[in-house]
Amino acid sequence: MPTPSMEDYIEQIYMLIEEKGYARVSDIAEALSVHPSSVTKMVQKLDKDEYLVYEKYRGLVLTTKGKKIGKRLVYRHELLEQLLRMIGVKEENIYTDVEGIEHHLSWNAIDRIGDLVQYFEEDSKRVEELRQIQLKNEDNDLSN
Ligand SMILES: [Mn+2]
Repeated sequence: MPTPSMEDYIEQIYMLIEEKGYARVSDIAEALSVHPSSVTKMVQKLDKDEYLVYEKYRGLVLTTKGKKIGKRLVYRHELLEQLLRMIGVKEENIYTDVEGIEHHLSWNAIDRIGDLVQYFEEDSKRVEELRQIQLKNEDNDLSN
């Protein structure tokens, strides 16, 4: 199992390859706000653990195993953003909150959160009902 930090790298590499067709060390460093030397170190570890193949002058390619986990990690991030947006979390908090929780949930919990998001998406009345509860609770919100 990849560590939380490995997960962040695999997730970013997967997204970069999806968007641009390739992932350079400099792009990964920028996306994760880390020094390029940290990226090189992690990429070597990910290569050793067979998540990707890294050749210094030719760039890096995800293995089948790396692609499979990368796809899941991106899905997990997007699902959690969807959940927080749906339950009315302020836009300014969403990204940081997801980054904070995503590594700490079981895949079982992710699957069930998927059901919950689907439950609300299938009928807009459900979201409306939740909003009504939120209006009633507003005065007691801890963020106030
Ligand atoms: Mn993430």
